[in-house]
Amino acid sequence: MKKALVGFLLVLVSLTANAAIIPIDTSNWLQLAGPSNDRNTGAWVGLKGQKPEKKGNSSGSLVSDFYLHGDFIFSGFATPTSTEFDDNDIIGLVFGWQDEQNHYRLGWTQTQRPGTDDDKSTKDITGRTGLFLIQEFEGVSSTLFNIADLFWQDDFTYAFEISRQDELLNILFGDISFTLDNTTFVDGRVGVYTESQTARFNQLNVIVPDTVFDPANPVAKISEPIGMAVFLSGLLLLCAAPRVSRKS
Ligand SMILES: [Ca+2]
Ligand SMILES: [Ca+2]
Ligand SMILES: [Ca+2]
Repeated sequence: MKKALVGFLLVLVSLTANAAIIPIDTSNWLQLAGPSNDRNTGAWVGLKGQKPEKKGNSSGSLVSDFYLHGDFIFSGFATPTSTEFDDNDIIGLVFGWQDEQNHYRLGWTQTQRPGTDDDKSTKDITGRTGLFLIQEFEGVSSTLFNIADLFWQDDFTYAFEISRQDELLNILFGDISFTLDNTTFVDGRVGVYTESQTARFNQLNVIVPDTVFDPANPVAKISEPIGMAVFLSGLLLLCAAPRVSRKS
């Protein structure tokens, strides 16, 4: 796993040799239906503080107001549980997002009592539970990756990082990292989602090489690379951050 992480970070260094950080303001992000259950329930709160949160049995996506073209790194932290509400359903990330019918979604469930039939978690429309990466293309779901018996735990915060480098997608969520070849959606928006679940997302960050996208003019290229200094501070933060840490 360590070797994989080092390789992963080297990929990121080459990806972001001339990196620019896209300014994030989640209060401008789009509040849409959940990518699998097509439900939009409960309100997103904490958007102005850049800590989007859903409470109770909430479903919905929160998708960036900017549209990425090509390589990117999307990172942050996800906390599935709240102290007020114990549940076991879906939290996740979306990327390559065109709309609810065309995107990638990386979802994760908890099963509270593994091996029993009661209190099963909500499933993705594919029937997947555990950790799953689904490609939705013209409304047809296909599973790109699944660990069916890996569940998130209560009172944990998980780091995530999703990146594209040419045809390669690199995914890191908690202790799991994997890479796959897929170019169905090279461009698109990024975001977060829940289905019948509380969740809080924190320190959302998007880095692109060479260009930064102005949210006011998403297709424009701005020739103002922020450079390695900013990127390296982000990389050090990534190295220093515990990959699975207990909520304080
Ligand atoms: Ca729980
Ligand atoms: Ca439940
Ligand atoms: Ca629920």
